[in-house]
Amino acid sequence: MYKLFYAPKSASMGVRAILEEIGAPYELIHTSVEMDKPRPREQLAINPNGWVPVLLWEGGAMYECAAIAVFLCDRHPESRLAPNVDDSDRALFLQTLVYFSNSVQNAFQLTYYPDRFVDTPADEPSAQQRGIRRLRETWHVIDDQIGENQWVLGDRFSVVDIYLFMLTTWLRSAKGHPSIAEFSNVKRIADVVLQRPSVQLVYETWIANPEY
Ligand SMILES: N[C@@H](CCC(=O)N[C@@H](CS)C(=O)NCC(=O)O)C(=O)O
Repeated sequence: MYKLFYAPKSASMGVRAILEEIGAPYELIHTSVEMDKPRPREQLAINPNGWVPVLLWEGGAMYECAAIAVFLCDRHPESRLAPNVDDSDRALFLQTLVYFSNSVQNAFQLTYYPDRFVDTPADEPSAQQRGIRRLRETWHVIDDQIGENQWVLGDRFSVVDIYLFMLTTWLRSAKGHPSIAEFSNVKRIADVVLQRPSVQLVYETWIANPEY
């Protein structure tokens, strides 16, 4: 039984979708990503940064969404959500997940949390503007990487496609983000991932109102 510290709109939704894909039993522990809301002590003990996702299982706990994705795939190889260590697609699998985590997510952070990147509130709009441009740059890199492939890794569905979908749900016109329509290869994959039962379940609220 897994336990997942969970908050709507956050990266914990992607981990939940992966757990659904695997069919592993899990329990959600509701927490918040709002700055003015306290985090449970158990969450902070594992992740002092105070962010989600945080995953617990019998014998361990961890944070960092991309690392959790790799960990779950390796722990449940029967789910066939990732290439094995000796598979030729393994490098692209790892590369793309880490790029999502440290480049695309970083660009989102500039727009969602500009205060973490500048010293004075007056500089926050500049950080946000740079974040918006960086979002466009990083999504174009992914869009070009995908090209005409059916999935991010080519002709095999993987957890990277779920991760990609999760990141696309963070694009908000109200924040000045580029539209997913600018990245037609990304959109093609996200549209198909959206139809998966795991995603329909976890993203029900977002599907009803993508700008919620
Ligand atoms: N690098 C981390 C980033 C996680 C992250 O930024 N989580 C956001 C929600 S998507 C969060 O918890 N924000 C609240 C906060 O930073 O206090 C990961 O990929 O797991």
